[in-house]
Amino acid sequence: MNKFKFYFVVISFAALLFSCNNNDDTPEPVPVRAFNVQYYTDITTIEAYLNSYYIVNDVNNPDFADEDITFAKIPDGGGQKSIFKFLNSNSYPKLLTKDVLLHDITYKIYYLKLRADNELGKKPIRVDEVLAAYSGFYLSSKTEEAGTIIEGTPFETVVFPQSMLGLDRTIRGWGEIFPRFTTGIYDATLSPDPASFTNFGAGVMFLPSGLAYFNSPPLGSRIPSYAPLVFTFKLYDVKHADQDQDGVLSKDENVVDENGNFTNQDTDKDGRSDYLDIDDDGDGVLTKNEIKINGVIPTSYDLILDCSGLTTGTKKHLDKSCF
Ligand SMILES: [Ca+2]
Ligand SMILES: [Ca+2]
Ligand SMILES: [Ca+2]
Repeated sequence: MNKFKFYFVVISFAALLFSCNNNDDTPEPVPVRAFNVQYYTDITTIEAYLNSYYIVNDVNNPDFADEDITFAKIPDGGGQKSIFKFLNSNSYPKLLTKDVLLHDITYKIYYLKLRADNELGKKPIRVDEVLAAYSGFYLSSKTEEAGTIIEGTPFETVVFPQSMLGLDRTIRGWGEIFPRFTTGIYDATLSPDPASFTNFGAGVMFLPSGLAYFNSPPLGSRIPSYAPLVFTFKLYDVKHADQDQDGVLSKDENVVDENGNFTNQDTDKDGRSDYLDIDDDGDGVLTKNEIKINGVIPTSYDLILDCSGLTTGTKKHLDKSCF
């Protein structure tokens, strides 16, 4: 059953991704480390975790719910299939990777897809907003006589998301991985309250600290500095953002390929990307006042037109050259 219901009730949760509420256990400051050195440590820890843990709720379990995944350590002599063995699997769960060039290094992000894309779902881009349930834990390693042991420590769970989260305002890893997943379908016929989504995207991301909080975890959180983070998540819905409020959605002001890879456009080369630039071509006229349909500035941008003035259904950035 690809079905999930959540209630819009007032619940209390700590949105650690954005705020803090407790300074009692603030981590001690530690010296800043080099990104490339820390990345090597992190990816070693992550790969050790992938090799030494297995998926508890696998398809052989009659109670398997593909969106409710947990992991457990493979016991000595255990024959369980490690997470790593799902790499590029022909079926789901499927472990995949994404390379991200940042901080002058190429990060590898491992992520699990738990089910196929919903063909009717939407994909966010890196600056959109998402409605997502998630559960996070951080990885740590310790060396004992028997060898190095990797452990996961939970720090936050949001089962009933109450609001959209802006991917441009949270950790980079979220913005890199959520675009590889599709939203569910809201089905009002099931019941308006609780709201119901079916066939939502479900996955797990394994993030090096350089794509998470690195040396600056949220004040008051239990996340140590330089901790690789793991998030299991369910992507229910997406709100496409229009950061510069010019009527053209940000996803249409950037080049986004089918894998959600994101390339900034900067038409006037002033260092401010089009999706953040209220005057993309730098001619002194605001972009929103340059978008015309048959010569008229529209009051609604529900339908974005191409330069010919014809409705295309596809979105295209418009600039002065169109008119
Ligand atoms: Ca815009
Ligand atoms: Ca610009
Ligand atoms: Ca302009």
